Amino acid sequence: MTKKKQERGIHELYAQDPQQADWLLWGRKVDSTSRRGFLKKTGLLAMSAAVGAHIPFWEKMPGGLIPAALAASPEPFVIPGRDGLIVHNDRPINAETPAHLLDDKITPAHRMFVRNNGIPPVESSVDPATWTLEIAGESCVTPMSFTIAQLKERFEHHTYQLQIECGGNGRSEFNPPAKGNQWVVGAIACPTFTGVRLRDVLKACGIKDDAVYVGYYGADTHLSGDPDKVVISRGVPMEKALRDETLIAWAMNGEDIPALNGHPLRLVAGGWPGSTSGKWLKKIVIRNKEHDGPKMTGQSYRVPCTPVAPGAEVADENMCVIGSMPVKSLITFPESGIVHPQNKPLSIRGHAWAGDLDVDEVLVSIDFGATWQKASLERPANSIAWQHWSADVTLPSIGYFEIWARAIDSTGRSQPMVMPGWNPRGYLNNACHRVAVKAV
Ligand SMILES: Nc1nc2c(c(=O)[nH]1)N[C@H]1C(S)=C(S)[C@@H](COP(=O)(O)O)O[C@H]1N2
Ligand SMILES: [Mo]
Repeated sequence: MTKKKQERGIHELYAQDPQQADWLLWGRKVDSTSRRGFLKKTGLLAMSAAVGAHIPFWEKMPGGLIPAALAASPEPFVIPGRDGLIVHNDRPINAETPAHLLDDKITPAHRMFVRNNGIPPVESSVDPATWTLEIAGESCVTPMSFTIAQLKERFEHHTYQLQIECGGNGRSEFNPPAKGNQWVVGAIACPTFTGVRLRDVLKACGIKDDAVYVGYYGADTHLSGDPDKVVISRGVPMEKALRDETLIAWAMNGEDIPALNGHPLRLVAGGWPGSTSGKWLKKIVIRNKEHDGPKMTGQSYRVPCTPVAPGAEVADENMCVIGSMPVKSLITFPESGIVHPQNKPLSIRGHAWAGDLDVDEVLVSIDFGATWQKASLERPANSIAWQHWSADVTLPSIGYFEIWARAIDSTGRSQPMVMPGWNPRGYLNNACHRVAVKAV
């Protein structure tokens, strides 16, 4: 690899044209039917030098794929109260958690990603004692307002462990690239939330027969500074709103919700795009049509209703709103890049989740997906919590290996091994997570 190519950045090079990048860097040609990359001896030597070891399963390696050893995340940048998160943006703040720091079964607050579309309310202006939540909308029988104390007193409390994943998690891999935060894999978390059921509160206000959707409003302010502009106002269909696990929450992991994650009150619609879980929650509207607040319409949090070619432009009317998130998994141990002895079992583990569904099976591979081994998989703590998996793998020789994990949901749908269908905004990338391991 020449210096010049390195300066361009491997992601940039692959983003422009993966086949060209393969050819430039390794002289690798891709077989269009098998998708396997064919490496000549010199190319194999170049790639081995770059990843720091011979690649025993090189013949199984797909083309157009950046080796996991080189696809490593940018340097973490520290923000107060967050430990080792990768910051994509500081106004608004957007930060994700590297996979190996998501190893906890229940995500602690300091490992929870942050996705802000606007400016959060100033901490000193947030007083949980006077905070009110308004329930209104054309399909609400009796609009009402509640303080947090009234919510706590009037309705039954529930605690669930719930996954929140940004719809754009994994966007950095899309090709051609999609605009927006270049999330790698860590815009996902699964803490516990305590609050009251949205259903109980809506029922207390009365839900008209024509109700089809709810929408939320929060207390954050628009980046433009215009106090009348709404940052984001999304929602979910009635069916999701009325589920047991859909909460109006005041606590996360038994403590106040952190300021950046929505203190003092947030909606949690786990398993759906994170953008449906409104933070700094001030108002919920019951709608007689699909909610049409900012970032609900047009191309926001929507994917083409039918698959399109990479790079295609899609008219708004052919874009469909995202519901339950697709099946996905993470390898949280080991961290990508570790060194491990050959022929000695390596215990690996992680989490798997599938939106509103359960995960039925997790498989792992050490030969670029040519063969798979079944991992052991735990049941979720409750519906919409992620599930923990573990497996022992043995690396049969010295060299460079990648561990891949692939989850399959309760309807039999599997994660794709590499990229799923391209879409203009780069949502729903649920490709297999890969980590690099060098056997010595
Ligand atoms: N009021 C408000 N709610 C919001 C957002 C926001 O910018 N403002 N961002 C949404 C998006 S896009 C995501 S992915 C989640 C992220 O939740 P977190 O920051 O607690 O991780 O919050 C959602 N709720
Ligand atoms: Mo998001």
